[in-house]
Amino acid sequence: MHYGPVPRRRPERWTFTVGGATHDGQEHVFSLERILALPPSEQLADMHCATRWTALDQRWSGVRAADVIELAPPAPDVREVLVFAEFGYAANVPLDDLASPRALVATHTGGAPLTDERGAPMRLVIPHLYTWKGPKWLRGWNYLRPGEVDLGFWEKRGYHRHGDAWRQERYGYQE
Ligand SMILES: Nc1nc2c(c(=O)[nH]1)N[C@H]1C(S)=C(S)[C@@H](COP(=O)(O)O)O[C@H]1N2
Ligand SMILES: [Mo]
Repeated sequence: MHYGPVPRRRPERWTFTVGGATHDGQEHVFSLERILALPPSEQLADMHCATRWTALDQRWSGVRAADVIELAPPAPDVREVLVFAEFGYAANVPLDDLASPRALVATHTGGAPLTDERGAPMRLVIPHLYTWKGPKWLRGWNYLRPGEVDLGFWEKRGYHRHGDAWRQERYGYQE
């Protein structure tokens, strides 16, 4: 379930870019190989779509978003990240949630590689947030400076910048 087309599979050209307020002020571009060389990690996650359904207990594997953060860390005052995908989809995520050991840059689900439809070659999975916070076809993220407002696809349409599913943080007016 997503907005827009499914990208063509071209893993050799897939790059992962970490930009915005990085610690060293530089934009960092990683190859798919560099990301996949990080230690493997797994999570069980329920899928909470804010508008439709919830699927329980999917198994995801990939690498920890925290390990990617370590490759290209944020400036000390960064609290929020704009995570983006192919074709302009993006979502706002608090840095603490992205850095949590549960946040996964997932390449597999149910033991099989992601299909194109499900987000190949990688998607973000943060189990306790609404699923719109998990871009499929993940291409990287930008660290946002305090006070900087750069909104994702659903956040522009009035959805919550944090989006904790257990707190039912669906809409921006709850912030
Ligand atoms: N790139 C991209 N990722 C996306 C979306 C999208 O429109 N584009 N939709 C999100 C929403 S709202 C949901 S519910 C899930 C759906 O994931 P699924 O297709 O694996 O069920 O993908 C999320 N990731
Ligand atoms: Mo959704």
